[in-house]
Amino acid sequence: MLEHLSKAIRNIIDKVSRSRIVDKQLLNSIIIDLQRALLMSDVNVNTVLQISENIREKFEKSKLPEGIDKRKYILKLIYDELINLLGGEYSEELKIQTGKTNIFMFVGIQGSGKTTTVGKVAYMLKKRGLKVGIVCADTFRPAALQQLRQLVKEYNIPVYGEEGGEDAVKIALNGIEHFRKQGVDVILIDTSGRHKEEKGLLEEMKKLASAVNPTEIILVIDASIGQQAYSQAKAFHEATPIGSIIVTKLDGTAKGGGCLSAVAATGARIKYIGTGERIWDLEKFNPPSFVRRITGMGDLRELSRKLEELLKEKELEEMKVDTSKILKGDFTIEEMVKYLESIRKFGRLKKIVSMLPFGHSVPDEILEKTEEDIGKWKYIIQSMTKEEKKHPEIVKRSRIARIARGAGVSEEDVKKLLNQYSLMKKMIKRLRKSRLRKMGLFKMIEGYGY
Ligand SMILES: Nc1nc2c(ncn2[C@@H]2O[C@H](COP(=O)(O)OP(=O)(O)OP(=O)(O)O)[C@@H](O)[C@H]2O)c(=O)[nH]1
Ligand SMILES: [Mg+2]
Repeated sequence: MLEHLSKAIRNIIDKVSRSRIVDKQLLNSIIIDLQRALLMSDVNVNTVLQISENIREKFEKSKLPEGIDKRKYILKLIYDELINLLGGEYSEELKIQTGKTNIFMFVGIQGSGKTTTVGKVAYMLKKRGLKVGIVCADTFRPAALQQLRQLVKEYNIPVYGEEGGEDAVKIALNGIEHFRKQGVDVILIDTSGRHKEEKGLLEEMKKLASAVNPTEIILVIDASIGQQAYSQAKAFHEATPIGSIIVTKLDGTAKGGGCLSAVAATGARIKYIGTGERIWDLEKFNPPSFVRRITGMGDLRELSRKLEELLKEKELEEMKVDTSKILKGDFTIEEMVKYLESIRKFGRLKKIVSMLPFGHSVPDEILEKTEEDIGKWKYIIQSMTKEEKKHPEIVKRSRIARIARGAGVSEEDVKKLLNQYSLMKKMIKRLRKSRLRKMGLFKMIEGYGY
């Protein structure tokens, strides 16, 4: 499965690991290798460009602290992009709501594996104890109904169809009615893939979807479809919004990058993969294990997590503010901004406040500083003179206007920051005089480091 991509990515990993110098040149060559590998595996060119752009940007923007291995960082970026492309770290399954008739409509071109997949999904859900019914709304394929019945006959799963019927919409509605009466939990609708032309097929799917109003539309896509995967998935998605993807025949193809493109074209997640012709050959799709299979590196996920933790720790360290100064009320305006930014970023403030016996007396203005405010404040501070930063109270009106212009913010913003500073000083002083001090809670907050 996906042999080309696997091999190429393994070579890239090798190249990164063996390189002595990690610089722009290496990054460029890695990106070119990766692009080639993805394109060769039928990943759509826009997707490829997006991935490479993300990797380049993140690498160049990141100011890696000491102690972080750049080689590992590149591998992490590649891993993250592949996982991102597949919708995230975790598997997602079809959502079945209890106490409701869940209707899933399967679409896809001729031979993609719809009928087989309908059978597989029915079997899987039945095994979970759900009551399932299948509707055959394929009026094009000769003997479509027999094929379905044959597939599930041993498993006691009912199939509704109308021999010789021509109106797919009518059959679908009749089928739904039939199964609703029986109180099934899930109705799976198999649709046709054959049509004289693609436009006609898409039109029919549109009509069906609007008549049936399914809980979700599932696109069935053949892993070996190649470059057409992107345009095909996009066309279906435009006709009938795709909620999930099932990729079939992953057992038999060396390519399969097309499925990555289908995800990019629809924004939907791959939920299952077909890995054979038998009814139980359906697997839950798991992005990390898929990437592991492609890259051959089991520990990439672990590596990515560890690096993330390390980066966060370093960031925390860099942002650390001397809390004892803050708690003494002896802090500069710069230190205050840094402090508020750090507690905001690491979400400690609420926790600390909740420990205070009179938490509600902490002004909301302090608690609810938005990222936007803090972002502006940083610019404002940059526009202040050294003396002003030390003693913000000397900032006069005319200077407020100048500072605002220099920072590209409004005068109101500057005033807000200055007010915030004096408010926070007052508040800390009040707190120091209060019971809080006696209760030793100050120590506790200090212990938090924030
Ligand atoms: N190896 C393998 N074969 C599969 C898989 N899924 C489906 N097939 C085969 O692909 C062929 C086409 O499958 P169908 O389920 O009939 O496809 P369809 O989309 O319903 O086709 P139409 O109804 O003609 O549009 C059959 O021979 C299936 O056995 C899979 O995951 N692996
Ligand atoms: Mg079929």
